[in-house]
Parts: sequence; structure tokens; C-alpha cells
Amino acid sequence: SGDTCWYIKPIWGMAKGEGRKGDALTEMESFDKTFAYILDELTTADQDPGVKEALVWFRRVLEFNVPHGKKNRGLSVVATYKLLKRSSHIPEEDDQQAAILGWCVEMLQAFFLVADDIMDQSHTRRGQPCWYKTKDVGLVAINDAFFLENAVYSLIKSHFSGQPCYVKILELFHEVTMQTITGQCLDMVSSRPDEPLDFTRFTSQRYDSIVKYKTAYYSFYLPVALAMYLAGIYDADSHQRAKVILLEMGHFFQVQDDYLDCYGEPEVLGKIGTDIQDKKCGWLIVEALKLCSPEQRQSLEKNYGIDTAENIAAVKEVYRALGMEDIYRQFEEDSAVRIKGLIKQFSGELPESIFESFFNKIFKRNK
Ligand code: DMA
Ligand code: MG
Ligand code: MG
Ligand code: MG
Repeated sequence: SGDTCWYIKPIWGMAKGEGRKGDALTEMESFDKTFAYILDELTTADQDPGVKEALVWFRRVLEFNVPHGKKNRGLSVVATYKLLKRSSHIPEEDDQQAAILGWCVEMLQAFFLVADDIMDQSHTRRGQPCWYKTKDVGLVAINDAFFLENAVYSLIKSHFSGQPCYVKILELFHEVTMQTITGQCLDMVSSRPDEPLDFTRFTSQRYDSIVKYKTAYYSFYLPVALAMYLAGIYDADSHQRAKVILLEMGHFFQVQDDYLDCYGEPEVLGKIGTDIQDKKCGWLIVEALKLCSPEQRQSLEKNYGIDTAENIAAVKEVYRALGMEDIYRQFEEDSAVRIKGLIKQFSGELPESIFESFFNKIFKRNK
């Protein structure tokens, strides 16, 4: 540490012994407390008073877009870190550091989602209108997405600058952001609104690449890799092993997302599906194209990617006739077996519990 002097800021003034095992704070409550702290750190003006109004706006951006999700990704940083350090004594401030990184993942996700909802022309997210659809927001949402992305780096600098893991964490966020942007690009260019529908592009290979890049890296590898760096695990072999398992889990998670887009309950899911009318290269259409008859394919060609109730219903009718819900159930079961096998095969020195507990959080989810 020395002169570079990284230090851990006192976060929520915990009295000695408070918040330890057996105390009232749940993981979620203590994680949420860290967010209240982050909100103040990011929007308190020790700066030019001329920017006050922007800081007030950013506070609204953060409050609206960051803390209201399931927080699977953010909580996984904390949970993984705790499992990695289980044997050794964890000082409280270390948990706080894991929670800060967890919120960085949630903020990165908020950045992607604000932009994703504009690109996908979605209506709702987490049970409220999408940010760009909110009154008085509109296209400033684009700048707000940039703010959310950059706020990640403000936090990393103020909490990790000078620590051994600092550069690794920075590089990881940059790398994973580029991977996600690449996946979002593949998602968007696989079907353009103004070009004729071309199902020959909807291959499993294309689908695999889209979901690996747009979802798996940032949702699964990133949280675990951050916890590993914080716990001092840098070796390439352990990271490679974790990546094999977590990318497979990420693939499974996006298949779930695509299934729920069509079959989920919007009230439970908090969002209304748009994949059919958006002409998305999603799991259901890719699998349906493998199974359909020439007549069914014709119906899909005629109706996919058109935003009217009739066209959407016609696509769903072909899915129904093909039994896509049962095909999904089977995929779910097969995936659980495959992923559990990978955990056994690839965990190496890492505790299998970090992967099992992450997987258990998402398996059979309905939101
Ligand atoms: C999600 O893809 C990917 C990112 C990077 C946000 P999506 O558009 O299917 O997500 P959602 O269903 O949440 O809009
Ligand atoms: Mg979307
Ligand atoms: Mg999208
Ligand atoms: Mg989706």
C-alpha cells in the first residue's frame, strides 16, 4: 500500500460486531446499503457548482436504472468472494469491496439495458416503463447510458486504485464491455428492420456467438472473475476453467431469456416480449426452423418480424404446433445435466459451490 495509499472508505458506519453471522441483515439488505453509499459518492458535488443540475439528473438515472433488478450478477460477486475466502477470516471491509464490485456489474448491466431497450424498442423493464420511454427522458437516455458506463470506472478508481487487483479489474471491465458490445452488434445485424427476412442466417452457430458475446461474458464470467481477482486468484488456468463453465451457464441463461420473451408472464418478468416482431435471431425461432414442415416455414417467413397482433399470433401458433414449450423443458433438463458435468470436470482448484450456487439461482427461473 505505502504512499499510493489505497484505503477503504468507511461505508455505512457499522458498529463493531454488527452485521456478522446471525444478525438481522440479509445479503440483499447489506448489498442494498452499499448502493445507498454509492449513490452519494457518485452524485455529491465536491465539484464545480455549475454541474449541480447534472448531478441531480444522474442521481435519478442511478435510482431508476440500477437497484431494481434481481441483482443476481451483483450478489454473485459477493457470494463467490465469500466462498473463495471461506476458510480464512474475512474483514468486513473486504465484503464491502466485493459489494462495490457487485454494484459495478449492476451499473454496467444498467448501461447495456438502457441502450438495449432503445435498440429493441421495448416498452417495459423491471415492471416500469423503459428509461427512454419515461416522461422527460427520451433520447437523453443515450447520454445516461454513457454515464452509467463511466460511473463504473469512477468507483473502481476511488475504491481500488493502488491495489494489486486494480489493473486486472479495469482490464476485465474493458474487455467484457467490448465483448458485450460485439454481441449486441451481432444481435442487431442478424436481422435488420429494413431488409427482407433471411432465415438462412438464423443458424445455431450464429445464435451461439450472439449469446456468448452479448450475455454470457458479462453476466456470468465477469462477476466470478472479479471475485477471483479480489481474492487474489490471478492464474490463467483457474480463469480459463471458470470461463468454460460460466459461458455455458450464460448460454443457458439467454436461452431462458428468449423462451421467457414469448412464454413468460409479463407481470412476473417485468418486461413485455418483443423478439418476434423485432425479427430476432432467438432460440425459439432457430429451433423451430430445424423442426418445421415446409408449410410451417412458409407461415414463419410470412409472419416473423412484423409488429401486428395477427402476425405475432401466427408465429406463436407454429411454435404451439411444434411443441416448443416441451422442447424447451427438455433443453432445460439436458442443460442442467451438461452444466453439472462441466462443474465436476472443470472446477479444478476452485470450489464447485461457487458454480453450483450461481446455477441454482437461475435454474427454472420465471423472471
Ligand atoms: C440482452 O438481450 C443482452 C444485453 C446485453 C442487454 P435481450 O435484448 O434479449 O435482453 P432483454 O430481453 O432483457 O431485453
Ligand atoms: Mg432487449
Ligand atoms: Mg437486445
Ligand atoms: Mg430478451
